[in-house]
Amino acid sequence: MPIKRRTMLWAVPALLLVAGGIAAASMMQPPPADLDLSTTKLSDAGNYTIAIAPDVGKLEVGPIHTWTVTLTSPDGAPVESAEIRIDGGMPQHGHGLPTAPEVTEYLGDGRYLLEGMKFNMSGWWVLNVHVDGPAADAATFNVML
Ligand SMILES: [Cu+2]
Repeated sequence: MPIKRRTMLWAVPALLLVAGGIAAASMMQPPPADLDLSTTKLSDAGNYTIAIAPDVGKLEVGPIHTWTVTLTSPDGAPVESAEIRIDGGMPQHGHGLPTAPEVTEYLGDGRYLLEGMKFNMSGWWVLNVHVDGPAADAATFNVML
């Protein structure tokens, strides 16, 4: 049955191509139209106002850079000695950040230096800012690149 066997050999790469095409198409989907891109938010439990700002003029795919995270009480008083962690990723791609950014320094006035930020793709990213103390809380930010 040489003809049938040959047909089957072609079917495998063809199916892989179709599957790859479907995966690629889902990764190309536009982000939600109503994405909240605000960079200052009240934390989920209302303990803090959290603001994030990249220390670069324009976000670009590739370079490692720093951000400043500013933590205040809801009435605007700077929060010092907070424990802050960052994670995130691309919701439409199912992957996290390509680096493990860390808050490395308290800059005063509720501002914290976040080092090691990097985006390796353009598109919709989420950044989760976790405050482990003095009161545990968190906020999620959307970033478009
Ligand atoms: Cu991605």
